[in-house]
Amino acid sequence: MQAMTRETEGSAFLRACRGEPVPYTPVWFMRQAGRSLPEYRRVREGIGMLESCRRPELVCEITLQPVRRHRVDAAILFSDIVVPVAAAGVELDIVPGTGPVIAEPVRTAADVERLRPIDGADVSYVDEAVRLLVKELGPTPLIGFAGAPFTLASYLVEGGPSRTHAKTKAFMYQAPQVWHALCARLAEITLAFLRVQVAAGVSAVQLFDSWAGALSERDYRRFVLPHSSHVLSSLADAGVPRIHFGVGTAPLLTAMGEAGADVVGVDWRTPLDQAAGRVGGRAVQGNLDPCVVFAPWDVIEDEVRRVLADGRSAPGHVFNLGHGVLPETDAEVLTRIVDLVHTASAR
Ligand code: 1CP
Repeated sequence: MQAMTRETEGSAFLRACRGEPVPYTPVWFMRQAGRSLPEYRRVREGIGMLESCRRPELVCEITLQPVRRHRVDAAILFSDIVVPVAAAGVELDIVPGTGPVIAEPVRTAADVERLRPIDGADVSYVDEAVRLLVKELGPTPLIGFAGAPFTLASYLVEGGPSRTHAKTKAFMYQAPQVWHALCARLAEITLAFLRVQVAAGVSAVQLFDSWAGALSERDYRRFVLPHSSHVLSSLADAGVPRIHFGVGTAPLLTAMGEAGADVVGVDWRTPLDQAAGRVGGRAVQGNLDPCVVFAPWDVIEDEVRRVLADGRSAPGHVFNLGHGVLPETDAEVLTRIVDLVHTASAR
């Protein structure tokens, strides 16, 4: 509700999320703040990832870096999907070069019982960072985010990153009731984390279900959709667009839209015109292959123009990569892509 009166309202990003006419296609990049930026590496020196997420002024600086450099149309809060889980008392670390590592993986009903809910006081540094950012960003919208129950559960059950998600799936099939109890708790943690961000002033939220593509549509609908749907539908009255994203989700796009998204994020494997047909009249976000940035400029240019053309099939298109910026990416190429998206899409 509060969002309706804010100066970000007329932004191309929010208009595209709502399927309204835009002067040009808005663009931002997943993982736009991070290791592709020398200024990021400089300010992070000697400070652990989780610790960085808990320092509001540092969060503010890191979030602003890609906005200053690339002139993207939206900022995304610098944080991580495991931040609220750590706030809920799970002992974990974000290990450089690996990702989240959980000290005692969640494998039993008793482990699930120990996952406690969070409230605003547990993540007060996030509230503070968002308030600082909203002031600094002016008309540029800030995207809040959280991990979806399946992707969070995968880290908790596996104990860290996994290629096959074998332990997670074994848990799901062996103890479906305990699985649902785990996802229900994670959904409440995620919802509380997103509500803190909305109350502090974010203009949109993205629910990352990065690893949902590991599931068949049937398993997604049985084991995951009800929980993601609880998170997204509970935010229906928040007055901000809800973006729902996963990787390798071609068979899941319809179901992910049904989970209650306003915008469905699409990876590079599915052309946006095909995706648009599957997401039930919703806006789409994506979907340049993150590796295309390593191609010669004329190839990049063709690919950007193709993504823009495919995106016109949807009622709204937010340009992005199909997944996060790779650390080896040349930041200058990203800036050129932003300029190209703006000029090539100008109406
Ligand atoms: O020291 C470092 O720089 C660590 C690298 C890093 C960074 C910069 C991690 C560890 N997380 C982050 C920030 C982060 N994480 C953001 C920042 C905002 C931005 O986009 O600019 C966001 C949105 C996330 C969300 C996140 N964390 C996701 C969902 C997005 C995605 O990429 O799919 C996931 C899956 C994670 C887990 C995670 N955290 C970090 C890593 C390396 C990983 C992935 C590990 C794996 O492969 O499973």
